[in-house]
Amino acid sequence: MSITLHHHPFSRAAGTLFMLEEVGQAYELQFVDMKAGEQKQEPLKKLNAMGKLPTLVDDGVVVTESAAIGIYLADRYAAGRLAPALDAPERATYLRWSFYAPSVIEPGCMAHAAKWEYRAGSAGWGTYEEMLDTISGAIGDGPWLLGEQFTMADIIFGGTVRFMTQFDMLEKRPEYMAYVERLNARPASQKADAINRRIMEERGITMG
Ligand SMILES: N[C@@H](CCC(=O)N[C@@H](CS)C(=O)NCC(=O)O)C(=O)O
Repeated sequence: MSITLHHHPFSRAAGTLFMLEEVGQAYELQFVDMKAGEQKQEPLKKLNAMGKLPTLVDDGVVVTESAAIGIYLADRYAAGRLAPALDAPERATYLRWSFYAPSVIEPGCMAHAAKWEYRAGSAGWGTYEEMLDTISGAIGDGPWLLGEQFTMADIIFGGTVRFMTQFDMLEKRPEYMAYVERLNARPASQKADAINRRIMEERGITMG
């Protein structure tokens, strides 16, 4: 078994590292120099025609899209721990918020930040205000989306909330930030952050 994550510390692949650390399976990192545009060249482009990170290869099988990578890793390597069983009722809430992140939060934040004009009734991500309240409702009393059980959905959904608040594309409601703090406190998140920092230092990568 061999997992390779094509990675850059200033990309969504930084969140994939958090996923891998929670899963606990051995993996390797393949640095992609985004500043030099390597994501748009071979060999990455051959694996992912979008030329984007994260791109994960597991035993020769390619998985892209952060949410799909999370669901794949949890089902394959942490079933019953980071992913509810296929026939568990909790699977509904787990899948619901895992898909909500890329289907609603990502485009909803982008549309709001870029001031897109669109018909909310036709756009799958609806209105920004409804999205804000829906995120608050999903977090609820916490600590996690499934209550006491931490799952991969928290890294997918919470990681998106973290990413969007970090880049000021999403309002910093107190309940969002408390949830992000809980995520940041997890040992796997701290280990992933340390690896990302080490790579930045080794390669002299700075913001911007
Ligand atoms: N839908 C993808 C988005 C991936 C994405 O946009 N990644 C950015 C980095 S955060 C990227 O690779 N950008 C490089 C480019 O498009 O040139 C996912 O959720 O994984």
